[in-house]
Amino acid sequence: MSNASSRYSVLTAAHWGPVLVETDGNTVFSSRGALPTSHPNSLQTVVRDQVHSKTRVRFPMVRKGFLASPECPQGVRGQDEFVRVSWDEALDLIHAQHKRIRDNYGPASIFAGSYGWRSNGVLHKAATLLQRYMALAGGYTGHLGDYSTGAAQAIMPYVVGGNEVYQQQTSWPMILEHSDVVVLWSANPLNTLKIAWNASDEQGIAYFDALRKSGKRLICIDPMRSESVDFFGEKMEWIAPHMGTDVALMLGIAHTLVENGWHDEAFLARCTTGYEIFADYLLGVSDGTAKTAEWAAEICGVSAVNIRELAAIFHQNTTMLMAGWGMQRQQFGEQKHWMIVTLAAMLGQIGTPGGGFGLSYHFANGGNPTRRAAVLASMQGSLKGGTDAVDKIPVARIVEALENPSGFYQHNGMDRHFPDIRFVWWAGGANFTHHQDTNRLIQAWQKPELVVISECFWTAAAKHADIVLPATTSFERNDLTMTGDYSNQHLVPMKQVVPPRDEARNDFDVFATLCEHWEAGGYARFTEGKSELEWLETFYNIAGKRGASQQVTLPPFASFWAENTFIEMAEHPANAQFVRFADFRRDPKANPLKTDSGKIEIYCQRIAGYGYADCPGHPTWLAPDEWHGNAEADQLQVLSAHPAHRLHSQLNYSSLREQYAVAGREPITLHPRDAQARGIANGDTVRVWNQRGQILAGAVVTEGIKPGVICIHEGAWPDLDNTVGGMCKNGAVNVLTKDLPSSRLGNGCAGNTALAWVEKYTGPALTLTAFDPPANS
Ligand SMILES: Nc1nc2c(c(=O)[nH]1)N[C@H]1C(S)=C(S)[C@@H](COP(=O)(O)OP(=O)(O)OC[C@H]3O[C@@H](n4cnc5c(=O)[nH]c(N)nc54)[C@H](O)[C@@H]3O)O[C@H]1N2
Ligand SMILES: Nc1nc2c(c(=O)[nH]1)N[C@H]1C(S)=C(S)[C@@H](COP(=O)(O)OP(=O)(O)OC[C@H]3O[C@@H](n4cnc5c(=O)[nH]c(N)nc54)[C@H](O)[C@@H]3O)O[C@H]1N2
Ligand SMILES: [Mo]
Repeated sequence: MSNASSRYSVLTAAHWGPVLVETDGNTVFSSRGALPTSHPNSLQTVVRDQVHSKTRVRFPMVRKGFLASPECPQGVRGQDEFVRVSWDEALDLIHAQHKRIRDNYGPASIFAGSYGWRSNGVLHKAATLLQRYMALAGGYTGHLGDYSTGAAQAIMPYVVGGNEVYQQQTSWPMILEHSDVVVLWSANPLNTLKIAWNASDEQGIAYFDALRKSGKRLICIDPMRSESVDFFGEKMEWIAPHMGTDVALMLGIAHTLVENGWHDEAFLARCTTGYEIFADYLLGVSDGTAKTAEWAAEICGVSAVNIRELAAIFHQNTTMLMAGWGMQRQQFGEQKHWMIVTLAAMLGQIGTPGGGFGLSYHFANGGNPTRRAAVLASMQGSLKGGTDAVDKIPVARIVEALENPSGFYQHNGMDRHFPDIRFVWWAGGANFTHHQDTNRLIQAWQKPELVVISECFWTAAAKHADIVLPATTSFERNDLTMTGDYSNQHLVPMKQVVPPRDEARNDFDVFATLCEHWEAGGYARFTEGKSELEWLETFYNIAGKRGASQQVTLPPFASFWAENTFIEMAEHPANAQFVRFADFRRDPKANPLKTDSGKIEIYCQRIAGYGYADCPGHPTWLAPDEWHGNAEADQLQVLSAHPAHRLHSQLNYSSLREQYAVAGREPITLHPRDAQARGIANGDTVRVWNQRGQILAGAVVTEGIKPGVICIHEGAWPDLDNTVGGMCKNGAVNVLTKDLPSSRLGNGCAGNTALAWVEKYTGPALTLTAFDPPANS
């Protein structure tokens, strides 16, 4: 037992910001945010649960039917027992099967795309390290795009010349000074700013707080009254369209602008191309249907009066349209952000301080001004003399690839064929929670000859693997991180807090060891002869060089590392004045965008030339396969927003679950009208189902959601009960979602496109097993 006096705090950082972890060097006692804040972040408080969870993978484990005959495995993934093996046995087994598959089927048969949010840190990047090993071994199939913005990041380069979703925004000081109206369009910053891809700099919510106190007009357009609407309280007007209908709503607003002569013809002529073709569609010249406010109201469920009012407000004021990404994680998702740019272009405010559109205010604290910074370098997946990805598939098309080897598909103007995947290795991602239509995934998952999962926890993917390798958490190793994906506000040491639990190893060490199996000297090739701390020193020294050009000087690595404190970078007054597209607006000829025309493309010849019915040449209202407009009797639209107290599936096992679970399950939010019609009361266990699967969830009945829509947050771990028709006992929403691409342009994740039925659950009591490790483990 440790007494309080032997306890001390170690500074480290997670996606959810810098944290101080209280430990005695073996046990974690508590943790808290390390930055001063008035908006505490729940995710920072559960390091103890992470490190000491009963659901940790403790030893290397192999599926029994696989171990019996690895070249011709028996049994069914996900239903078989696991057997404990030594690390040496596990790595020998992986090496032999990897070599056999590579020799027989070539590098494209090995999928190491391994998408996922892993843990932050510039060295221990699970998927990158996997890819580095595969590069040494001769190549692999990787992935294109991501689940987050698959649709928007594909279309934005055609429209404005960059992806916009991962780029710095007009700075917050400009917004606070110049905007009159701020619109949160499909954005819930109060939840989503709790994390960043690096570590959060934690400034975004403070800026939204300043906005709350600013007296500006604030509007949120979202089928759900999100935490953000609650945060703004009476100061925020909430407008709830049907899910998936935002393009119609925006067209109605755009039509009203034209009706009143409010569209900015000078801006459209000077800074955009193709408006006339779009206008023919908007006004009904090309298809006989004028996209009036009344037309839009029918589709989106927001009244025509309201739509016209929005047009007037946007036109009369300096308006910033802050768009999130939930609405583009849908079938035809590309149209959403294309139409929002088009609307902003018609308003003529793009490139002004405080006006236009911004696609990343809700993510990684976009708009927090970029500092004068010494920015860390990080580990790369390529290595000298190695072979990088020999093929890449759109990340969210993995199940189709498994189902349809060598099958034809189209992607972003390219005609391609899927590889024949025989070996899948996932490290740092939770694909059984993140991918749509879990039951279809489970079927397809039986196809490869070998599935290896590197994990800290017994996720559903681990339970469906052949070989599971225990990984350290970021608290069991040394690393470094920046905060703020855009601001580079801090450089933070991530010092090891406790030794690795049980037999957990760093992914870095595992892949380095396997490289030695691959070739004599492979370990040294992978590591370049450097230890963990030597790599960190290298990345730090590169930061020092980068910083020098910005007049930033770092202390020597040794003294920095001994200090246990972060470095805050200096403010950059000019960056605090940054206005996105300002140069372009001032002189579009001298500062053209990186589009074909150099202007904002409202009609895009190149996209039109692809001839994709699911992504035409200008923003278009297209009715999705599953939505309000074609719902069968009693069907509801399924919204799978991002959770407040998790990062996707990360921390679902933690004590934070007690704050949100209802009836021991993932909550489902539904409107009183929909609840009463089904005899459902607050707190009831309900069954939610459709043709793809069924889940149990706990009812939260509230006026804070559009009637006809239910919300089940993404990321609950699948926990399928084979005795009751594959019922998911934990409430994993992707059991219900449809696995279809946003379009042939982006092939993005469309997890927000699904209909389902809901009823009060009256079946047998089912015990949750999501977080139980398999027997013998
Ligand atoms: N229906 C629906 N589905 C969605 C979404 C949605 O909105 N709706 N959102 C999508 C989006 S935007 C995203 S980004 C994805 C997120 O999908 P993921 O990024 O796959 O989700 P995470 O839960 O963050 O999974 C990270 C995994 O890495 C593991 N891990 C952490 N650190 C390490 C490490 O050091 N080594 C190893 N080996 N493993 C580690 C964690 O235990 C965890 O299981 O989900 C997508 N899915
Ligand atoms: N706490 C926490 N923060 C996170 C994450 C997390 O899991 N937890 N995930 C991180 C990641 S990887 C990403 S990609 C981002 C995701 O950021 P987003 O994609 O912006 O987050 P979502 O919650 O999916 O969607 C934002 C809002 O869009 C609304 N919405 C959904 N469909 C529609 C629609 O058809 N129309 C309109 N108008 N609104 C709609 C939802 O109700 C939700 O309130 O968040 C990041 N931040
Ligand atoms: Mo994401």
